[in-house]
Amino acid sequence: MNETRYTADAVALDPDCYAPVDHPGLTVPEDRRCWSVSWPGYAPVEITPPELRPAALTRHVPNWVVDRAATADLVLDWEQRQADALISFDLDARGWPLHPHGRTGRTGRNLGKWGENQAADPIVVAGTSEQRWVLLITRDDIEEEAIPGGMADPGETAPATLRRELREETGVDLADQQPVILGRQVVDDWRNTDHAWVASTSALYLLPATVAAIADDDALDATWYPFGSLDQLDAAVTEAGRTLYAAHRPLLQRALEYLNQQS
Ligand code: RP5
Repeated sequence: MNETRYTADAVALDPDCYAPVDHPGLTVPEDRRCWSVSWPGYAPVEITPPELRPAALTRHVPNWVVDRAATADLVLDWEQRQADALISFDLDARGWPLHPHGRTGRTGRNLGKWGENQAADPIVVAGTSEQRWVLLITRDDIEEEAIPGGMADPGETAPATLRRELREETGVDLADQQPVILGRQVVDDWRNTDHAWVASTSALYLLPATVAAIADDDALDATWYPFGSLDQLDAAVTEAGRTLYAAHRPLLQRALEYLNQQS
């Protein structure tokens, strides 16, 4: 691997070394994914967008939204972040955080924070096992159908993020409802790299019937889809001329498994 591809200085000297932001990255064979497997020629694609490159970091955005550190080794509180992480992670010899699931084929960061970026994903389901619906939004960045989740604000608890994101993106206010926490997981987000990734708390809200939902904030649309199975959801999303956000499939599958156990 060409080590200079990892450094912010190299980026400043050679702006052309960036692949387009939506570059899918280097394909990582399953047997080379683990960090414990040596891969001397590994050359992940740099996907840091302009607003997160070193020059931009000195100019704007409050540091509670975005790490001002141009490189991950400059972050000072890794010990605390590791202790607070939803999913535990290690640092490499340079002091850079390593994606808990191994190599992604992408480096740099396309998320505000180095290391774990905490999110929450409220899965709102209405109806009964005979006729069940799930509330999804169309994300305004990738224009795919996704759970109406979002990043946690600093110091915000997962239940608070769940409620806030749902309200902001769909207008649905479930402040008086107790969700079932389904779990915590690394989300296979399109912005993930080897050194910055999304981990989320997913939770299930159960309603007797659908309620009015209006897209707002980061959502272009808010839609109730049939949710008897993932296949049924897929078919309905496709019929609507849309695509299901692949990273949310495991979260939705887990919700279905929970619902099927209950019925
Ligand atoms: C997904 O992106 C997470 O599961 C969550 O739904 C969302 C958080 O990012 P933003 O919507 O805040 O961009 O990966």
